[in-house]
Amino acid sequence: MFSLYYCPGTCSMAAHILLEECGADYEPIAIALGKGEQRGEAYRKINPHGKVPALAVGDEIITQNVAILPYLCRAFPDANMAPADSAELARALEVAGWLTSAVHPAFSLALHPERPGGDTSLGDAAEKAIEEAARSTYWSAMEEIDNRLAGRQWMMGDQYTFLDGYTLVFYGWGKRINKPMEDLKNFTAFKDRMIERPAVRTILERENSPLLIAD
Ligand SMILES: N[C@@H](CCC(=O)N[C@@H](CS)C(=O)NCC(=O)O)C(=O)O
Repeated sequence: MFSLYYCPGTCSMAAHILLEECGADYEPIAIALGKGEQRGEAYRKINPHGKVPALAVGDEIITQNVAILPYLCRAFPDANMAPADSAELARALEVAGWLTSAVHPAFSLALHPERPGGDTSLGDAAEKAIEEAARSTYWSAMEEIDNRLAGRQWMMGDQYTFLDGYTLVFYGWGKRINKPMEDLKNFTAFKDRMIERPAVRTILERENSPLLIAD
């Protein structure tokens, strides 16, 4: 039995989707990021970094998508959610690492350009420049994903993997910052294929995802 600490619409959706795809027995526990629950004493005991996702496995807590996703793939080998070939697995992790270390921070800055200043205001001009740079970086990443998906069903080709649920998060975030995601034909077709998967739909419904609302 697992427990997943998650917040709808955030990057925890990747682990949420994968648990469902694997047929895992798990309890989803929603953390209200908007109300600051992640900074409260109770959640800090779960994840001192105050972030979702966090996966409880008995007494162990695993955080970070790049740790949780491969962990679940190994815990449920029959679900076939990771490439069997070592080089292909490395390629999938390479993309996951890029999403987590470059694309996610770009989204965060586009949404919150004031955050690098902490308690000190950077001023409107600096924040505007940060926002524009982050939005541009984010869009370039969306185009890169769109190019990768040309002629491919899934991010790793014919095999559906843990990377697909993670990639879907970024489609939703593109829409959230009002990027014209529909212009990215391959990425949009991928999003539509994802929505057809029963496990993905279950999670999108549970998370009340805007991805389920027709454009
Ligand atoms: N690299 C981490 C990022 C985790 C992360 O930043 N989660 C966000 C939601 S997408 C969060 O919990 N934010 C709460 C906060 O910063 O207060 C991962 O992929 O697991």
